[in-house]
Amino acid sequence: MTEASTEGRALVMGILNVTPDSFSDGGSWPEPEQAIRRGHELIAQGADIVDVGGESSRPGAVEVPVDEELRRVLPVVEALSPHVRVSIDTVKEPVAEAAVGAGATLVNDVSASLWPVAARLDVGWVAMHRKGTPATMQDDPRYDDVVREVGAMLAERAAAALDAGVREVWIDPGIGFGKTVDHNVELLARLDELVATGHPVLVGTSRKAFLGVLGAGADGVPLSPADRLPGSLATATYALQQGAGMVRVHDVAATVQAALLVGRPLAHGRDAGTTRETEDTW
Ligand code: HH2
Repeated sequence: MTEASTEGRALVMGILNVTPDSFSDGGSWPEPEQAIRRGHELIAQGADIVDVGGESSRPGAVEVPVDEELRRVLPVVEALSPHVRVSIDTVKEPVAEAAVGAGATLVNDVSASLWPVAARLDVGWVAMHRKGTPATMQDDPRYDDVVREVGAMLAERAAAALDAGVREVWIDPGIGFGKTVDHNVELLARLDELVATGHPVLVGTSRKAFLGVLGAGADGVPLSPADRLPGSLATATYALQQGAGMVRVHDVAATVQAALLVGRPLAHGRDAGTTRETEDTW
C-alpha cells in the first residue's frame, strides 16, 4: 500500500503546466527555464510532488505532437527531479517513458491506460477517470450512478495495474472530465466510497469551472479561475477530510496549510493542537 502522507499530513501535488493553453496557468511559464523557476517556487511552498504537463487536457484542448510535448517537459523534469519527486502528466507512452528516463517517478495518466508502461519502468501510476476525450467529454455526459461507475472503472484499472506489477497505484475520480457540476459535487460528497476501495485517492478540484459556477455571486456570473482559491481550498480540505491521500493544486502554500490542519490537529484531536503556545494573542 502506498504511503500517502508526509509528516502527518496528506500529500500536496503542485501543478506545473508548460503549455500555452492550460485553463488556469497556461502561458504563465511556457518555456522550460520559466517553468523550472516556477517549479522551485512550488518546492519552496511545500509541494511533495511537482506534476509536470506539456499538453492541456481541458475540454476542447488541441492534441500536442510527441516531439513538442517532449521539448516542453523533459528539461523541466530533468532540472526538478533532483530536488523533488516529479510526476509526468501525460497520456502518451513515449512521453511517459522519456520523462521517467529524465527522473520522473510517477505517471499521472488522465486516460487510465498507461499501467503497462508504469509496470515496465517500475514507477508509480495515477489512474484518473474520464468519460470521452477532451474534444467531446463535456457534451452532455450521463451516468446512472456516477460514483458507482467511476469507482468500478477505477477499481478495475487499479487491479490490472497491480496484477501487472505496478507497486504504487493511485485512483482519481477526474473532477471535470466528462462530468457536470452535479456529477462533480456527487463525486466529492461520496468520496468515502472511493476511499473504501482501499486504493489511495488523489483529487484535483483546483480552480476548476464547477467552483466558478457554485461560487458565483448574486449576478450569477461564474468566477474566473483566478478567483477560485476559496472553493479550491474548501474542496481540497473536504477531500482530505474524507480520506484522500493527495490533492493536486495550483495554490500549493495555501493547500499545505490546510492539509497540516486536517492531518494533525483536527484529525488527532486536542493532543495534537494544544501543547504549543502562540506568541501573539490573535
Ligand atoms: N486535472 C487536470 C490535469 N491533470 N490529473 C489528475 N490526476 N487529476 C486531475 O484532476 C487533473 C489531472 C486539469 O487541470 P490543469 O492541469 O490545471 O489544466 P490543463 O489540463 O488545462 O492543463
